[in-house]
Amino acid sequence: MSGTNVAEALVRRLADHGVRRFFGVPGGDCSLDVIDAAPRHGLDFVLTRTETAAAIMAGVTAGLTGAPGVLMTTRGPGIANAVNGVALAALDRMPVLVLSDGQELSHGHVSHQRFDQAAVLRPLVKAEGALEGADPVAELDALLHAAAAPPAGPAYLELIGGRIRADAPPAAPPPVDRPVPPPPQEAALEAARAVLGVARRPVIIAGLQAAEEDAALALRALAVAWDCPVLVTYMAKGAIGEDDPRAVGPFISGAAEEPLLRSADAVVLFGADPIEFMPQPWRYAQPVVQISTHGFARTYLQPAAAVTGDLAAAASALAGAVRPGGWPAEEVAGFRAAMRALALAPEDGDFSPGAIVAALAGAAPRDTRIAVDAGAHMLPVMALWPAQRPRGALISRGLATMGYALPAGIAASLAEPDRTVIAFTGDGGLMMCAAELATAAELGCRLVVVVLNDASMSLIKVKQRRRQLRAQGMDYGRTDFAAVARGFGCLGLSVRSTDDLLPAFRQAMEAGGPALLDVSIDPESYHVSVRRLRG
Ligand SMILES: Cc1ncc(C[n+]2csc(CCOP(=O)(O)OP(=O)(O)O)c2C)c(N)n1
Repeated sequence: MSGTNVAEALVRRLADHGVRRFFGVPGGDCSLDVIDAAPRHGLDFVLTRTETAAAIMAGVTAGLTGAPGVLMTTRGPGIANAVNGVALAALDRMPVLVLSDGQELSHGHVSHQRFDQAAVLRPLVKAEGALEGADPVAELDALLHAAAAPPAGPAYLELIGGRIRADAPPAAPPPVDRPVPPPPQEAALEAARAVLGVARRPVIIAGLQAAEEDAALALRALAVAWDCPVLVTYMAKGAIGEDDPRAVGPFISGAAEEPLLRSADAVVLFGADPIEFMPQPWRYAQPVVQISTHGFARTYLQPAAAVTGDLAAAASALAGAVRPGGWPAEEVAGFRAAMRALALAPEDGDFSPGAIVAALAGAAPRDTRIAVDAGAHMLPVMALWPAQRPRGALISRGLATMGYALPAGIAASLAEPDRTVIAFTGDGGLMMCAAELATAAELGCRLVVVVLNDASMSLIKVKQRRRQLRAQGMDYGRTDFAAVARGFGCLGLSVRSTDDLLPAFRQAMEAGGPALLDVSIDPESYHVSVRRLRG
């Protein structure tokens, strides 16, 4: 035996895998053993207000640090409350280890807080374990490996007191290999070359896999080699720097990018994942070359050629496949300007959501990272914020859950405390996670929360109107979020006009801790612009 117990050995192994903090809401059982061991191995425990927020923080931490994310919950209500966050890790491709208390083996008589937790999580997790084997640390390694293998996702480890308090057997050294995509097959590359060889005007749509540093570099090189326009999905924002004249704007499965794509003669999906595409069918007839690190469970579209494997290797093998020169620079600049104008909607005045986002983008430091919630506000933010680096804009697109931006912003601030983070959210989304303002205050996060407060679930209202249903049931009372923020220990400022905006933002930037701008906007702000962008 190793002289330490299993809980200690597991925490030490998490540290070996690069984990520096984990998130959750504990119960009185195994969570306490894990929390107790954590500081001895350099791990911080971050106590959140809800389990779903903790899961979001764990997932974002994984994306920003390269180490696995770790969520800790108690049994029963704890794990049940985390389900939306586990679904996020599954659909947004985040390697998150989900730890929860199980029921003691000797507790056959217990019904309290008892249900089949593994069965609840099974549709979402890539692997599960309960430390039944002889080597708990090897079991942890296997779960982390499964979570990280493309496509990344959550893995579930159920902890039982009798098992984690037992003596740990000696552990083998941590595995050094990380799951990596295979090299692309030559036959698939040949098929792609055949399609691209006759293309003069390809458009690249970069997706979430292009947010990896090496893939992003390869994307930039490919865009130069082909001298072609690039659209990015929301999760790939920043994979190509938005100062690059070839970066036209976001791909939103909507009307905004349609003129560009209709004038292309081939479309290359570079690391795009079907979870990023809206439900409506693919609307373009041009041949599609799909380049992805892995295959997908569902076929969203039928590509003319599909290359599976390492994106950087595929990009370099295909760099000479297109003869550049088909896209005059002024034409690409025209598409770029048109998309921006749609999102900015200048006719909506200088206090429209687009104008507010553009003003903040002009005032924020260049390397500011943003986190964005689900809702109508997401469209102008994602179209107008100039992200220069991969993961410069954090957003949930696979699950597209509300209540994401604030916890994501907190995790981003913890990962890089000196970098400015702005969390853009609607009032509905903030309602779902507002208590995490207290978490941000306690942690001293340098985070600015911008609530585009229209007292309404605007995105759903737009859809209601589009279906010619009566606009009803979508409005909230107007909440004073500045007062709410102050109640939680943050700086809270009300913004009611253009004149208030930048002074308040500057005050927020100087606050040294979390600040919230409650920006009151007209509930009708989005109706024209969302329809124009999405169609
Ligand atoms: C947890 C969750 N519940 C419901 C939805 C469906 N939904 C998407 S956007 C939206 C409205 C969001 O309202 P708000 O946060 O106020 O933002 P706005 O649309 O007004 O910008 C809803 C209800 C969702 N995506 N996630």
